[in-house]
Amino acid sequence: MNKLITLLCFLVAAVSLPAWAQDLRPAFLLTGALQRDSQDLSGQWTYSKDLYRTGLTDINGWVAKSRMQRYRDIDVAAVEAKGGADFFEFDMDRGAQIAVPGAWNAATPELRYYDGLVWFQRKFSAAPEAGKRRFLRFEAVNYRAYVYLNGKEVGRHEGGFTPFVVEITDALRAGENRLTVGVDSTHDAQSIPTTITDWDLYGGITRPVRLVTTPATFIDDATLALRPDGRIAGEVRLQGPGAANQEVTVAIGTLASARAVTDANGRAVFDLAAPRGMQRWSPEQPTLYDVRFAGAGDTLGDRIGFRTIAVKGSQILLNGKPLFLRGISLHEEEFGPNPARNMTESASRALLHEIKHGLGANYVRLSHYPHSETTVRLADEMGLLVWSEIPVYWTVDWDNPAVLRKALAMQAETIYRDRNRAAVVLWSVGNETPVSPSRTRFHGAMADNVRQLDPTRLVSAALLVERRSAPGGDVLAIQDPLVDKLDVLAVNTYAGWYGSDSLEAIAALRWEVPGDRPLILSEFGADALAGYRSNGSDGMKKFTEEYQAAYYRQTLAMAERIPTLRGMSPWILKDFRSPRREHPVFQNGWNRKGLLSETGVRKQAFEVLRTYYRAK
Ligand code: GCB
Repeated sequence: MNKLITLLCFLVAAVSLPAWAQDLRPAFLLTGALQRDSQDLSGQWTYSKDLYRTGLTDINGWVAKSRMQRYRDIDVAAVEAKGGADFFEFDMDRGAQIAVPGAWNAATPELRYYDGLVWFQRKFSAAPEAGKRRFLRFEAVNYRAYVYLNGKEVGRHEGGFTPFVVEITDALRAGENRLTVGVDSTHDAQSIPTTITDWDLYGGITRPVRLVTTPATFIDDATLALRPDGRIAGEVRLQGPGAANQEVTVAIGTLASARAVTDANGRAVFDLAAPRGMQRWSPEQPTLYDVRFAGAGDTLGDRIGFRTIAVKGSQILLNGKPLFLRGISLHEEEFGPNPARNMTESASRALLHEIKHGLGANYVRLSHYPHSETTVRLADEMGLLVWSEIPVYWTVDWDNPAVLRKALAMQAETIYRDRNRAAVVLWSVGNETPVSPSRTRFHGAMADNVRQLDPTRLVSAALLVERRSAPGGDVLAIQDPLVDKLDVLAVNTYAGWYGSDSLEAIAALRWEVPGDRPLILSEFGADALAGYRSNGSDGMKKFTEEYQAAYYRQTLAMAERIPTLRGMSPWILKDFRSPRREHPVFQNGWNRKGLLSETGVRKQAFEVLRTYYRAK
């Protein structure tokens, strides 16, 4: 049956995706770059604000004046020392310093709400070697990046949460190199997301940048997964002059190995029986195997877990067994009063530890965009199932083919990056997007794209619910044609926080959902300011810890009455920055729906959810 579903998905994908969707693979992926010979370019860079973008273009879109071009390969101080007609309106060498990676908004008060272009520079030394290739791999730059090396443009990228690679083999010089990156955080009606979200701007080079060295022909991408039919399948892609007709091998620890030969495009596929004795990955036992790919003189290692995920009727099956997703939603924001979205391993571990061991959860919704590779790898290692999504959120220019292309490309970049992570079980194609024919077509193309790129995982979306009055109490229903494209239905529901429902009314709400499809509550939540308490006689006041805790009790009671409920990811683990939230007493720029304060103090509702999960 599973095989049949997969095959049908392939057929659907083949007919309904535009032809150009076949070309979404970036020129280079360098998946597994973290395991490669590389130089980490993290550290202090210099920066220069450029609110009017004069370093990129002059008035009327003409090329920028040379005195404004921050990316020039020039020693401004030395030229100035000579005197003469030339002058400059920047000097990247003498600019203020800023830590990379990290969002600029946390770096200095002047950048707190800065939304625009900022230039970054750092120098590094390198020694080009014959027969070796060099790449810069950016794990994330929010939102647009313009990359220059030694004064020459070497690449551009749009999309704030996915990695991109530029080859610099020919632009690199022996000795000192000058790397300049223009980062434009501005969003618009055609960006993904658009200008309106409920999280911080977080502009900058937010994840690490690495200078990666490879042989002339190298393994650009290698993947391996357990298929629903119990076999292990995967592929290797070689890049370079010697990519065709090469023998490539894969070894899963000492358990199994296989060989294949690349085609004219450098691609080879593996298909092998799952070795006897191979442990299945699960949250309880997150076994990872050392997997080694080799070919054309290059090798690439990864740590991969093997598991199946499928839907049968209203059940979600992990390794063939019914599963309840005891989860929580998470934004990419570290604990502390001034987060910079710098997900070091310890920052990420601290958050996931509270989820896994504090709440006793087995699942996390990484909302609303692809989180760092560090986090997804940790989820693999710690045993937390993951919902992954790209920020097709609220408002999107649904009728614009260029925007759809961006969404599909962003999705492809995410899937290529994370498809070796057993933890990831759900790809979501949207969050709370109002139903319309063009929006449903847009999400439908995204779902088809996912199935084509990765038939081993489930597709979902966080949908809006419709509410109607009926005798015996209000009814919540999913009335969204997108459900036909999804494996798992998911809804966000805030009755009892937004709107006029009393807390007592929540538990009485009735759900009308298909009886043969699994449902997840992808969000529910209420704000509470940690430490703001009810005095007992003031009734239930919003923003108190008591209100939030009672809201959780009522919503969980409501959830218990949905027979097809297979999981939940309440909103949200930790209070997070959001410029939408400006109540001067309770919010001050923070969304307070966390079960933890921004510094990690547990609110009463944390215990309510923890107790519920213990009993599940
Ligand atoms: C939602 C959104 C989420 C918001 C949340 C809220 O439905 O999906 O991004 O932060 O509600 O707090 O209102």
